Amino acid sequence: MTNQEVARVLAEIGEYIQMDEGLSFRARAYDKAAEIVGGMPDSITELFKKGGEDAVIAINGIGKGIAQTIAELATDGASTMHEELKRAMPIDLSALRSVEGLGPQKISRLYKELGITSLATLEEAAKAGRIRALSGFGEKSEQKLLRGVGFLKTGTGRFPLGDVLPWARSVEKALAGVRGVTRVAIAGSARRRRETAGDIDFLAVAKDSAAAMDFFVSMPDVTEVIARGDTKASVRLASGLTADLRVVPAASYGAALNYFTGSRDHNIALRQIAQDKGLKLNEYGLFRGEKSVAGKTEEGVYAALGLPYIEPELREMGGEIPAALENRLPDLVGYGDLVGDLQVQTSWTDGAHTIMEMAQAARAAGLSYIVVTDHTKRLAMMGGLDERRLALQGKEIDEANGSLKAQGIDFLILKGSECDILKDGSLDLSDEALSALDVVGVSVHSYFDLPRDEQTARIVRAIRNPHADILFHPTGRKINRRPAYDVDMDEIIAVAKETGTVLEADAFPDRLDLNAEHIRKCMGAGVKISIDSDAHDKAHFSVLEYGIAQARRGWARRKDVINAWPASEMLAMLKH
Ligand code: DGT
Ligand code: CA
Ligand code: CA
Ligand code: ZN
Repeated sequence: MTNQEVARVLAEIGEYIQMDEGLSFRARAYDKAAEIVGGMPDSITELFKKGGEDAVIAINGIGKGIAQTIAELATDGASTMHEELKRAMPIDLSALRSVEGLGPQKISRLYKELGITSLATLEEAAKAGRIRALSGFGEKSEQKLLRGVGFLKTGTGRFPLGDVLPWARSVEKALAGVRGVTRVAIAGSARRRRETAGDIDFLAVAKDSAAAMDFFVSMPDVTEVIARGDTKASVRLASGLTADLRVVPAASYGAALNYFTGSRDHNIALRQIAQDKGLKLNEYGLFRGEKSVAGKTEEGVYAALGLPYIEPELREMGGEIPAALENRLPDLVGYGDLVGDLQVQTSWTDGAHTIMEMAQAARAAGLSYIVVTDHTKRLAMMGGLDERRLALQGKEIDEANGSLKAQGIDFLILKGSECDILKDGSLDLSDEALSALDVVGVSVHSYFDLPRDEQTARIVRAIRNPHADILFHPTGRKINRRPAYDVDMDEIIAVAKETGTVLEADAFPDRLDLNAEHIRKCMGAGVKISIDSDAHDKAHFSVLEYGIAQARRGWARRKDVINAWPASEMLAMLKH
């Protein structure tokens, strides 16, 4: 089993426990273990096979009971506890969990009191008005559940990039090790780093394509071989994701990579440029008559068409072709360009690790500063900070900085907040508390359903607050889970420009909020962005990559991204 699969089982056990016990210590322990295993670089089942249960217990945050579950998963591929819980409550937990507003305890009550086991039975009960009759639900939440189901049903069947790219990379690596394979690449929308992928496309050059095909169709997670030819195979995985592999000749590699990277419309535009030059472009190469003029490399193809190289993230027909022809493609922010992270949660609220642990993890990820931005008091369930605890946290940050300095470590922890925007657009902390912070992020976590005018006015009021430096996850959407709230982003961007407010591109793969389109609008308006991990765990700094990808898709340059700047410059540009 992969770490992701083990993590999913642990998380589900945690959720079943939550149904009975609420957010008990035991439920939290499973949840936390799932996070830990999901974020581990090495295989947990291998670790168990090599070092036994002791090696698993030795991991910080995993106790004896959970280690036994992991041992069972590693040896049998299933856990008795998990199987028993599923038998006792035969529901489609993962589907119900994905409905906005449904947590384990509500799911448990819906099952026990109304026999709801699936999205279909949930929808039926809501439409029949049976849910509002339960105490604590009411008509409003019934309508909300119905909307949640509706959103999932219209769902695109697309997979968040963060769920599929790590897998694609592991396949890419394994394929590269197959006998006779000389080149491998991920192509398609995943290479363009779209926020979701419909399927994953691999490309390879191989002396012996049969070996590559054999490998591909017999990967462990393949549940169905949809097609298998000499140079093309297509498989379905347990998750429902499909993947294609094409083996091409070395002389065509660049042309094929270009073709299978897409987008389709970008390809069509390139083909037109070729035609205008009396050339022919296809997946085999660029030809004048029968003679190949390019095709071995992508760079060669673009050059032969008289174009500078166009980065995959730009190949969406968003004006990249005219910009390339006129040599005004943006000098995009690079994957190694971030030096800070402006949204980081700690164990002061709902984060898993201490301030110092997060600082060390950020440093290991190549950053030189973070802003600690725990939630504020309105989010009482998460232990949101009030003015008093925020001041205490400030002391801990001072001490942590002192200790880093004493060790000669050049890393800075800044004081911040993810301050809640209240219903009327006022902020959840006093001006005095806010003015003591280095960076104030503000964000919406409630009243997602306000009418457009009201929602827009609320956020405008918040970012007009002279203390508010950054608007975090500005639209509130969660990919495949809930839509953005109804808000006039053009107005928000205009006010951000006027007030010098930064808009965040939250990099967490289920958020990616701002999306690429909004980022592009910010670029057009001259509004700066920050690309933040929204980390709740040491392992989460790796998600910055997804935010950078979206920023590149939104044509952002290094100078547009304030946490690509040294801390002193970043702080100097903020409002206060
Ligand atoms: P997806 O899978 O929906 O996330 O999006 P893509 O872009 O990965 O699309 P996919 O997997 O259907 O095809 C991969 C690439 O192959 C696509 O971006 C462009 C190229 N391609 C596929 N079919 C056609 C076609 O009919 N015409 C052209 N020009 N290109 C195509
Ligand atoms: Ca694809
Ligand atoms: Ca495909
Ligand atoms: Zn938030």
